[in-house]
Amino acid sequence: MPPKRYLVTAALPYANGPLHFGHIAGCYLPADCYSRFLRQNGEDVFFVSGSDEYGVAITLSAEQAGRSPKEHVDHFHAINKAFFETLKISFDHYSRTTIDIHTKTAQEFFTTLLNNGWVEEQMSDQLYSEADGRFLADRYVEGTCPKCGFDKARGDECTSCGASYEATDLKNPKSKLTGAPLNTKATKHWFLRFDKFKDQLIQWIQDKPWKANVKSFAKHYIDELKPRAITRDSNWGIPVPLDHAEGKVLYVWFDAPIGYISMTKEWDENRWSDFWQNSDTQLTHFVGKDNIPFHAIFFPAMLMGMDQNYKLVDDLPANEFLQYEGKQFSKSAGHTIDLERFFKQFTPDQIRYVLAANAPETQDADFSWDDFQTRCNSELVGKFGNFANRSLVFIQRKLDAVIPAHGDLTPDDQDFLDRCRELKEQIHAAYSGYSLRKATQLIMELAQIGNIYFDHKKPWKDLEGAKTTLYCCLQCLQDLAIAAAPIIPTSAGKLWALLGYATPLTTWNHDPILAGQPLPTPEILFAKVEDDQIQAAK
Ligand code: B3M
Ligand code: ZN
Repeated sequence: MPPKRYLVTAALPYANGPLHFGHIAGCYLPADCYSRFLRQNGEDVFFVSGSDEYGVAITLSAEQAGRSPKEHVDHFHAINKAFFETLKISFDHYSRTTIDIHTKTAQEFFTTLLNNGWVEEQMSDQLYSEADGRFLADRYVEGTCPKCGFDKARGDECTSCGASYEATDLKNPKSKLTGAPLNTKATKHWFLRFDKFKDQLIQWIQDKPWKANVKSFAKHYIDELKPRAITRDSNWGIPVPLDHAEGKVLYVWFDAPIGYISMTKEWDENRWSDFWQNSDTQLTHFVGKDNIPFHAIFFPAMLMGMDQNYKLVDDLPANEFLQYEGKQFSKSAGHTIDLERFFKQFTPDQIRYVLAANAPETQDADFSWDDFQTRCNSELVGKFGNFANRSLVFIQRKLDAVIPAHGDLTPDDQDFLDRCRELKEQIHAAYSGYSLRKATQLIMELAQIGNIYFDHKKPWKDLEGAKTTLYCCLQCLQDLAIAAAPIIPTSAGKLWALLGYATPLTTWNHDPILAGQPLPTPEILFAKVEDDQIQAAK
């Protein structure tokens, strides 16, 4: 049975810094193209994401920026939301985890899991700063590595030997902020007994159609499941909803995935449960590879433990990382792209196309300026734009700017139309299988067979025959607009209008191109990227 509705989530970005194209390529663009594709196919889709606003990643970076956590998340929530709008990421709802309904929902999860017997209270030793009067989470801590003796080891792992450990294992632990020495002190926390879900998870994960690396990674995690603390000592987070729990908040990785649910409730309090508590829904989580365990194991276990018929993830198209000119994007090292400058010169569709063509689907991929220029010029302009322009200009100049009716189709014409249909079906399959790389290759192949057909038919030599040729070219252009719309929605919409349609492009299956339809004056679809623009951008 095909699903009745689709729930598409994209990882909640921490509101502690600006997003870059790496995040877009790995998670938000694939999720957006998939959602757009489903909508074009008439499916009932809810596409959700929002800012992840709690946790140490936030408090630490807020402190470094000299802002309160709330000021900090307000600042980056606004910036990131605007960035998604610029890039035409078509969320049905983009919210944040500091909304009231999220507090309420996450607390209900905690209480229900506790009442269902999955959560246990335990004392444990944590690092405590007498000077600051507070417990310090591992990211605030530095000390000597217990394995190799490196003296600037982080609280959770050693950047010198790669060892990972508990912060309390560090020798000479110090506060990263003040350098003050730290002691251990016993503190109370609540642990979720993830270990008790092992059998259920093994059973459940068996038939998941996930990429081999995602599945083997997840299976490996199941073997090692231990009880994990789902609370922290902090004054920034969702309060633990119990008496005698002052200063205790929910761990950010406990509350954040619940955010998908809270945000759906915020969007529509009547429909949220249709999406979340219904086996007819297909749930796809788009995440980067570092988020796999949380979405493949921990969140499903939490949902199982609720015992409220929650939908567990069906598909987890986790991507690898995108690098920038061979190295990680890094704002602190200045190895990043100035987005304001970028969008003064280039369009969202240009970057969406290049990121899709280069999507890090099976291995890390690289964004380079040379590749950006080549793809924009030889593919978007040289193949797609060229085919559209020569066809539309020909009709404008030689065929009275009206879509011609076709005469008898020769085997050439028929082959061409058949090939267009086949390619469009293959593009459909590529989107269904989350492969934007494949989809972009096929889209360019479709444009290219159009160019080859046009050259071969030489419509300029025989104006009567040209009518059939141009009719077929326009049919191909219609397929191109439809098939490219998930990736380059603005340009596809523009092409759609140039094909004479007054209403927006919203479908995948459409009636054939309409003979007799007058066409507007052709316009260029894609701008050429000049050498000096690339030089200046580098
Ligand atoms: N904010 C981690 C990250 O940005 C985290 C994702 C939450 S998804 C529920 O990599
Ligand atoms: Zn070490």
